Amino acid sequence: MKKPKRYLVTAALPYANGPVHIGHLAGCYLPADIYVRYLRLQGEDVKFICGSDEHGVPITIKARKEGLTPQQVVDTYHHLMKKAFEDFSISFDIYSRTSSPHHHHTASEFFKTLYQKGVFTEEVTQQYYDEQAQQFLADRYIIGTCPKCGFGNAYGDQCENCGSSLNPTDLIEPRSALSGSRPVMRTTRNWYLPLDKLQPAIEHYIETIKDQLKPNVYGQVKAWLQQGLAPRAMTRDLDWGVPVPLEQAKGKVLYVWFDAPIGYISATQELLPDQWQNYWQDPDTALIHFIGKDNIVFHCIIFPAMLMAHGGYVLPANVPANEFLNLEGDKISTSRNWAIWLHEYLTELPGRESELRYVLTSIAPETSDSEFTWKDYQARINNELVAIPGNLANRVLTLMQKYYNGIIPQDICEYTQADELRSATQKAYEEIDRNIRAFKLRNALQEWMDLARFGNKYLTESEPWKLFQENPEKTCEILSNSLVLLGHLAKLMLPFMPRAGQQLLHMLGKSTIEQLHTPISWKSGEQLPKPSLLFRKLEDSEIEPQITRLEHIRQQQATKPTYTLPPLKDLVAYEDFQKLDLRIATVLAAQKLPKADKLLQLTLDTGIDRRTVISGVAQYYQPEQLIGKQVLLLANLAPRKIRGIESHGMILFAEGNSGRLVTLMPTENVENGSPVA
Ligand code: B3M
Ligand code: ZN
Repeated sequence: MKKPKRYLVTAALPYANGPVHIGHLAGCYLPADIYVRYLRLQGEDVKFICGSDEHGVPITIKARKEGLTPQQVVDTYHHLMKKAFEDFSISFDIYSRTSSPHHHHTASEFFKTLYQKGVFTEEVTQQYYDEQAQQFLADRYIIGTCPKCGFGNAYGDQCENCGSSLNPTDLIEPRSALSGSRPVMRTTRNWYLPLDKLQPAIEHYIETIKDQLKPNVYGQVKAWLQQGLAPRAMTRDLDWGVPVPLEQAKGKVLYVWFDAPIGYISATQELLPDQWQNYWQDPDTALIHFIGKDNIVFHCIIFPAMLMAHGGYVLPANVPANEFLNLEGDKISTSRNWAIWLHEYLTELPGRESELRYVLTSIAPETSDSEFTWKDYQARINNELVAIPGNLANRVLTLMQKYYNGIIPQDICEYTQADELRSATQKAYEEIDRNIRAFKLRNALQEWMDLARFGNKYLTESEPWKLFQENPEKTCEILSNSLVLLGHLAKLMLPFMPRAGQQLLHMLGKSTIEQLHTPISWKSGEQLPKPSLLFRKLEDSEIEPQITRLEHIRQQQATKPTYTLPPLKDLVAYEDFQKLDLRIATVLAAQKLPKADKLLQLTLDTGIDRRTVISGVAQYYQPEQLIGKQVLLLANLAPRKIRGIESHGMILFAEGNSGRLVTLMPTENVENGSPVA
């Protein structure tokens, strides 16, 4: 790839319907930030764009559930997310939002251009319509029974019980989530992007960037193309979003995946009203989208197709998508609260922003899904950050205090460094550069850590503390070399851990640096500040509450039913309930019924009488397990003959997953015949 004149880097616009968690950070925002910070430190022209994605059906559903307007929902999360990104030093040049009038205008104009160029095809289709609510229903707004597993509350696009993806028309007994009424079919007209016709152009484009793409990204794109692209509706029958700018499209909005990527453009315009074209329309720009793997098709196929159809725009030069980060053995899930939320992390582990950035980069899901655990987090902080760079800085700066009261004894600059140190440093710069430019941030961070390891080894092997008496010059040389190395470590850690890097610079008596090649030097007589700790050891007691919180959630989930529960029955009047005579009775005898593998014949003491009850629990209880136990009896069920034996009443059981029966007994013995009410 020819070296571009400038870079425009975007990070996926997060949906403003929930807070951000560590999976978002590791998958998208952190790698993008490291990349951008590195380019800036190399003096490159780079802009970093992001903002909240504030349209789409999930936001309207959330609003409905909480009794708020969609605007209120996105206002809340927009501010929460913006703050979380700031707290973790994600250095966007702009963090905008798609509900802004400017974005609406830009997206609307973009649509109009495509419309006027005749790009769209119009299609009339049948869609579910809620007559009571008087609106068409998005797939998520249609609920019904899953044809695959029988789950009663499957959505029109997916069954959350069995995971099947569905069409609304697949649902048995569909009902509207808005009014509960049965939706009817109505015709509606929408505007489609003919991806089938655009496929050859997209294939050609993918060919030109395929060698740059990560294998996981190219693999997905190839699969989509092989399947053959289908036209996709760019307008939707919904009342939340950018209104479709056509007379004949009243009440419709742009598809959220049409307007959201245009959000990158509108945010750039907002940031650079006079220069945005340089970044979007000059072929010397490298446009790079950082995203998670679920967004690949939109950034590699649909958005480029939109840009091509519009004309005049550069196409993405790369889309470094990551896989997913799991948490303690399970997929991160917002709805199950199985996540570490950024806004909570810092209140619970204050001051540990750099540590999280370090750990998440070390385990980033660059090539496959990866896993965060609190124990591993602790080990990486204590055995890596504290033990290696932290220890090196502490040793060198303490020795400087001890021998020189922290006053630099002679002029020191990067060029005075010994050869062996200089070549290790040089190698680190080269490898870090190569890896970051190839989006291999884990490797780049590893190279940085290796340089710190090298520094520790150098100090340990050269033992300046043994030499100070006989050979003060040598001691001075070793410590000077070590200071220079610390300076390099500080500069090179700035993209990964900007705050800790800045802190190390301060500990070395330096303020901020603009660029990596700005040399760090010390004049004889300069005073170093009193040393402080670069990284603090993480105690068990600091992570225990986190581990406990997750265990708690896991326990709660375990007792939640994961199978289909029968729907609630119709209401009964209290008088009807009172007709049931429920009593506690004790099982006196129990035996299997011949030739009936499900039935037990039980003799009960009801306090009032002794009676026989036939019960269908033989699969779940041996007769002897029940003898002597108290049970719950429906005592006034009319007698029925079962296998020739008259059964007087019915013992009640809880019915667990797949029909498993479990006895209900009082937690303490009570008198036989005690009523249950
Ligand atoms: N909001 C999806 C997501 O957050 C979507 C990204 C838009 S990028 C233009 O995963
Ligand atoms: Zn299902």
